[in-house]
Amino acid sequence: MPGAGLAGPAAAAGYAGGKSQRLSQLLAFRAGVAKSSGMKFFDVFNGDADGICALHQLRLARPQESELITGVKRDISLLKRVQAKAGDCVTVLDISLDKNRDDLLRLLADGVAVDYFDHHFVGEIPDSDQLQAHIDTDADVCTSLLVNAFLNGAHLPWAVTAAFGDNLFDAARQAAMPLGLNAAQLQQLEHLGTLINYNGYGVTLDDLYIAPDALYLAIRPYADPFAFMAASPAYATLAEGYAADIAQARELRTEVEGESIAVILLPDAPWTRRVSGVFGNELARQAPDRAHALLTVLPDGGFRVSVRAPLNNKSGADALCMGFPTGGGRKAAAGINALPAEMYDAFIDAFRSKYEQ
Ligand SMILES: [Mn+2]
Repeated sequence: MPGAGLAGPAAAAGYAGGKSQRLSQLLAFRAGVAKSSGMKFFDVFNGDADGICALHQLRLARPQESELITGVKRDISLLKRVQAKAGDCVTVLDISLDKNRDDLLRLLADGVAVDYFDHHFVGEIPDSDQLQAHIDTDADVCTSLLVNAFLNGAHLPWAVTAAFGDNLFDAARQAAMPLGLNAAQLQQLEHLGTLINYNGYGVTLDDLYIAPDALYLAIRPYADPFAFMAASPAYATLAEGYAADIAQARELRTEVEGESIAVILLPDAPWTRRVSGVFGNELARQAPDRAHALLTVLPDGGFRVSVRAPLNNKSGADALCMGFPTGGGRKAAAGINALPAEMYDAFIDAFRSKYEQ
């Protein structure tokens, strides 16, 4: 019984009878107030599974028309695109506060209310009555799990989907316990999370099958992820594209392979730009004690580098990559946007010395 008990947003949100009616009256009232006062809402979210599923949970529970601001997964400078005025509301999901600090401070100074949910590096959280920050940088937490906690589990299947998408497989299975899903259903949510996450990679929107805002709009009508998978053409598009891309990736030759490290070179093409992140996650799960580096060969001979720390030792990827120009990231997953060709050997040496015992 896929999705049993998840029919309709109101039912899934756990509101019953008169309570549900009061809630919708309240929401209609608030929307009316918003309209008459010219108050605007902005939803700013990472274009990956975690960002999309976080927004979806929130808007299932609290429907609200809004301006959507998102991009490819790597495009995290999103707050700079928000032009809001005093009294407007901005919700920010799954992009580093630290990387958006200047624009957050600009919005707060302009009298904008900001709700912020995230698990990336944060630094100091600004002290403001207008900022509601729900931030936890624990390595086993993702933004959708934070939103799930905020909503008391109202749309848990989407949080589980997102945790799989962020490659937090243990956390996803743990969070899924109350749903009582069987192995096949859990596997379906894992695939859905992987597909939505896959769709967010790519260097520009042109690389993607579906622009992230369009994918969110395709998902929005479905309170139940199993119904989305059964009915949505968007799901079929992603499933086909992913199957073709990952099959090609699995044919790639491993350049350097050892007990504790592996290095894979990829050609620079739309399919590698789409699939390399999810392929890296797959390699990490298959060899949880090994660190992986995926190097895409750029037209100038340099490399775009993606590093996954071993799943059993989620550390050091950020420090390794930050040792090179244009490097950055998290402890578990980091990258270098443009490693100069002549630094290839230096990178391999640094990668070895970081992870080889
Ligand atoms: Mn995330």
